[in-house]
Amino acid sequence: MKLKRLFSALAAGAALTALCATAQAREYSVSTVLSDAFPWGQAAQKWADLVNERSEGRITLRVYPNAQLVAGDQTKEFSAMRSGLIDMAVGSTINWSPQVPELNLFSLPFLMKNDADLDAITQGEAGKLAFAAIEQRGIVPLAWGENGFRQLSNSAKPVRSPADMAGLKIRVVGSPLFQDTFTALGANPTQMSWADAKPALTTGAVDGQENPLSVFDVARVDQVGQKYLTLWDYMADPLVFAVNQRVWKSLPEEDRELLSQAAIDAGKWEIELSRGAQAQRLADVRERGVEVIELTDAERAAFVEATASVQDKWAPRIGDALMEAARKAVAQP
Ligand code: X2X
Repeated sequence: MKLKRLFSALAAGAALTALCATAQAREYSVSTVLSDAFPWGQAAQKWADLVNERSEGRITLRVYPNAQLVAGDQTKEFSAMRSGLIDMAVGSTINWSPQVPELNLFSLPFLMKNDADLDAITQGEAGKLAFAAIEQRGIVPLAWGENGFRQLSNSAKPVRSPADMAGLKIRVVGSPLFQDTFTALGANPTQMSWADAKPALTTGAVDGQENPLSVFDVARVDQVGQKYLTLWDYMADPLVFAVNQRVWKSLPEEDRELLSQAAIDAGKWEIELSRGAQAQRLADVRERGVEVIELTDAERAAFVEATASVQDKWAPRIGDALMEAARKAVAQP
């Protein structure tokens, strides 16, 4: 009898402990398009690890890769986060640009030449304006990460000029600006999600695609017949660490600070990691038999000229203040 009472007291105690633990511990979903095989997924996982460590297990961020929380449709990620279906995300400016038109800034062909230009934008006035635009749409942006400068691959031939692109079917992301860029270049762009891209490359439904070197390398895009890779650095998509506004408002100030600082640290860590791996990736890709095409200044200039109309068309949708801040940033010596 005595023993039975002891047992039920213990059971009640255990239940109480569990209840306290659940009342305190919180878990949030974090959406990404790419898994932790890629720098992008590693950025999100780093954020989760730092938050877990610094909150001593009180806050768990669970990363859901492959845009699985939006059934693979990466262009719905921002809306899903805004509606609360997703708590947080580490997302590409490309995928969020249908809802935040200002983010098309980063997709403007040949606006940024290199990492220094990209950093001058994200770390300066333009970056602040881009974050303000995200905030206006009901999402709290915390930090920048990086998918990277995007390069062009195809299965047909070395591409060195817009003329080489005539008629090539190129898979592009589901953002209308890309349709304009690749049409201006004389190619035949086809919008589809990343989930559909590899099958389309495999069957030859499309001839080419564009993605950062890290994605080309990790996803082994060369193994689906993409033999030619043109390094043209035509645009870069930064990643944004962000939180649904209601979730943000529900957090005590110290947890907001913790989440925000962890995102900043994870972003910096990932940008360094990603840039630091570029040279080795390029060597690996060449080793696997990919023909890498590097452009002369004159060759690059021909692409810039062919796509100038895209900047003219999209600048008004991006907005004068942001365009001006970005142009100033890239004009710095
Ligand atoms: O779909 C793509 O090309 C990817 C993975 O780079 C993005 O999500 C923007």
